[in-house]
Amino acid sequence: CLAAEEISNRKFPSSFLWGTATAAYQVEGAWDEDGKGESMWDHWVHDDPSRVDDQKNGDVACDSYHKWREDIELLKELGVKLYRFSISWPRIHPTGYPDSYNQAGVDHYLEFIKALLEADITPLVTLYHWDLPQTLNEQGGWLNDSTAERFGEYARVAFEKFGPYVKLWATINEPKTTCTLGYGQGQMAPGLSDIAEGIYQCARVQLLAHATAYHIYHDEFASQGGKISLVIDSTYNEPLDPNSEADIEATEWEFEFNLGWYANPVYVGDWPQVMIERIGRRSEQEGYSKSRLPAWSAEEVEFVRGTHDYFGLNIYTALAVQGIDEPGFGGSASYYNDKGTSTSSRADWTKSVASWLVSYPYGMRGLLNYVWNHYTPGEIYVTENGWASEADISDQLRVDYLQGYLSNMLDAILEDGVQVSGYTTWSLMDNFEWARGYTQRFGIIQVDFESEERTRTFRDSATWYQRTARTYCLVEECIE
Ligand code: GBH
Repeated sequence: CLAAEEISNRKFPSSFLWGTATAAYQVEGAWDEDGKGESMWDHWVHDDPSRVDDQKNGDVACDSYHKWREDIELLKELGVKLYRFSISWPRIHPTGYPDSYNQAGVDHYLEFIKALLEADITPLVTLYHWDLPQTLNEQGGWLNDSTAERFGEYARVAFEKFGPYVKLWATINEPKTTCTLGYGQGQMAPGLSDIAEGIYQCARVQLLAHATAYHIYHDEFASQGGKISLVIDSTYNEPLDPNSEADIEATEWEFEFNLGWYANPVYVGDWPQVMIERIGRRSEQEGYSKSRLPAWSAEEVEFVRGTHDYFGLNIYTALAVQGIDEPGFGGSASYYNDKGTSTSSRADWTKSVASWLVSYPYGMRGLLNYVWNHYTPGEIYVTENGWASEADISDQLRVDYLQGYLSNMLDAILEDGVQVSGYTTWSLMDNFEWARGYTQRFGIIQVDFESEERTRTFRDSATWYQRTARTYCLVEECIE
């Protein structure tokens, strides 16, 4: 637990944008209203409720599709200037194809976006936060190259309709999570377990989709003058034993196989060299005629390279990384064996109720510097960062987490010269936490999912965040 004395009274730059984040399927509900099509998450949770810990789903969630005016009031009360939310693709193209265009879905978001602007809140709009139209899923989803074209068609409609009001876009949220958990390990929709090949094909198609939308925006909507990028999540990694050569090398592999997997094609060009080498070598030993990592053509490398106007970074947690001995370079054909690392938590990193999420505040500074130095993005938005707790108004651990991570962000900004323009904490309010259902709470605002009204209540962390967004400072002493 960080004592307040350790956090200084330095201030964030006055241009810094304080915000919060959500995603359509996690908050909206109204899963089949006003012409919306079925998404692969609707399908996945309805088909077999046991896929979610509490057997619940996002049919109603926070009911934000109806309660959006109340959500905007909360944002105003928090005093934030930035709201990251996502558009549900099947509300715009219910079948995933443009001929299924749904005006009611467009009208809903238009009304919402205009109300945000009226409240002086900048929208940061994610086009895809995991709710693929089910029709496209049935045609192979993110394993099918044509999904990239469908995504482009949907993005074009979004730019056309919302672009006059929206100047900050994110194409795809965390492609790694979708590919790893949805196509590699079967824990998220669509539930495929193709850890050897599908996981890499998924990455390829999502990167093509991202680049397609980026080019459409800059070729056809340049006059709108906005920015568009990909949102990538990463852990902060450090060697388990800082004196071990093997652990130091493995730490770099851990970065490249997670963050670099998506950032390298976009910011540098092509897959990270270590992925090309390791997966190529292993595939050959396994008897594949070509690498399980699909090669890009020279044309594709150029198509994807440079498709960024900022870096969208989600950071939650940290890993201590160990090099694994690879006698004979063996093991089954799998992303995890390709990566060849072993990861764990240090004992002194505070644990949350989510098994994967620990607090290591320095990780924020470390990761911001890593991204800044490796990819020279010019500008970073931290598009997600947050803490998992029980349903409780008193959430001191979340306050400690936010304070520690933001203090390290301030170090990166003021001492290391990293340009961080804005921050949208995850999350504005408790919501449907995917396979964890409603068992883990990420909101600074609590939601009562038992009540018809889905009553929203400020947690201690919301009150803390409200003061921080007002004073641009992490300690109470800053208040004049
Ligand atoms: C974010 O991902 C998502 O963008 C957001 O929708 C979500 O609500 C939020 O996290 C909180 O979870 O279950 O052990 O297999 C953050 C990165 C990557 C963290 C996948 C959880 C699953 C670990 N996530 N990871 S495990």
